[in-house]
Amino acid sequence: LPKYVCSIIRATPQRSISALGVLRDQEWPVPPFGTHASSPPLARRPSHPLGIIKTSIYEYLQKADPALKTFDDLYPVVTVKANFDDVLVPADHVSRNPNDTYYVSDATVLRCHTSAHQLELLKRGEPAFLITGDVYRRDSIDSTHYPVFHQMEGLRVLGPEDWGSMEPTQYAETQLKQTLEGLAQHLFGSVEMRWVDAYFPFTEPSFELEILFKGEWLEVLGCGVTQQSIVDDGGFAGRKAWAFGLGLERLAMVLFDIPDIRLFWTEDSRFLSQFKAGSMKTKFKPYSKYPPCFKDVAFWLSDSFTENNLCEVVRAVAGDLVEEVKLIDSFTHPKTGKTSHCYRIAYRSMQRSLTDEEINELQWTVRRDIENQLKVELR
Ligand code: FA5
Ligand code: MG
Repeated sequence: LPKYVCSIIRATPQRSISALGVLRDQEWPVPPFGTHASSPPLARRPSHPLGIIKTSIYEYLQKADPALKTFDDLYPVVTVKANFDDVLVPADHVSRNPNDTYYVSDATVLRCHTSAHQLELLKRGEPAFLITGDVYRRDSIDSTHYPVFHQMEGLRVLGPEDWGSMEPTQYAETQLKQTLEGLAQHLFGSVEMRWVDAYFPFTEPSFELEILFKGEWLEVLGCGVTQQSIVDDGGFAGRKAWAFGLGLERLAMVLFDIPDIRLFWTEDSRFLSQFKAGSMKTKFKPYSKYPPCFKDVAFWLSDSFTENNLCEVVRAVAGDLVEEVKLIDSFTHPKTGKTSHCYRIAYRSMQRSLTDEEINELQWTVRRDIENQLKVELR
């Protein structure tokens, strides 16, 4: 595991994970970098943008449906079974690959979605709930991708008393879409939105909701009618359910004009002081940025090379100082058939100017680690 993920796990007390794994505040794992261990998790800080948006969504959804119960403190290390099998993710699905999901052991992972808790809550007899938590994915590095982000999961069991004479799946789909369209309007006012057919192993039919933002369609959530076997397994045979999972950073970036996902992790008061608990009207005013520094690295690929692994190596060395890793050139040698990639790494600190010496030192370490860990041939 990369260094910073090890630090998350080390900071997580070694205690047996109970069925639900409810943690107390001070036992929460620290995020990879940028904030300190003692602070409460971001989505539970009332005046943090993630906390503000979470509270607003809870208020809206619970007003419409008081039966919805909230769970904000479920343990982020879950079993492979809970993260994948319980929600019917096929054995050969890409998301199970260690290139995409952080394995803590053979049998446990850092959850890659809050859907990992669906079945355990159903089995506890919970028919209507909202879960908010940090989720972890190995991913590329840029202004909208970070290896940890926050999701909110919603699940609602329905019975014959709800669907009456309607066809149950049709009823569930209609109620789900109405609920989420209402939520999008609550958050964004009269925004243009559209439903896109999607696939999730745990819902059928499945949809994604996109909103028109700065002229482009932005996917904000996935949802659908829960697979019947999950509802049945959960102890609600004869009933139906719908579920959704949305990304809190994505919503907050749109709503508050936050340009870079890494800002959510900063302790800089020039960021934090701009937000107030309960205020959804804030527009973030960027403070002056320090200059970036670009370094290129080129190498011949190995068979096992993946971009996620490259980003992982770079981030393990440079942490939050990496702003972006971008492919700028690729070619295949006509004779040898070997492929070469050139990546441009942007280094930048949110807090200070970086010196040439420290960047050069980082870049040398990055080059060394790329060569040693990715088995590629530097050029
Ligand atoms: C899921 O994770 C499903 N578990 C959602 C779901 C739940 C579907 C219940 C059906 C029923 P997906 O990987 O698309 O799906 O992520 C859901 C949302 O999380 C996305 O719409 C997006 O808003 C957010 N998200 C996904 N990846 C990232 C990322 N790398 N950075 C920030 N937000 C992300
Ligand atoms: Mg998606």
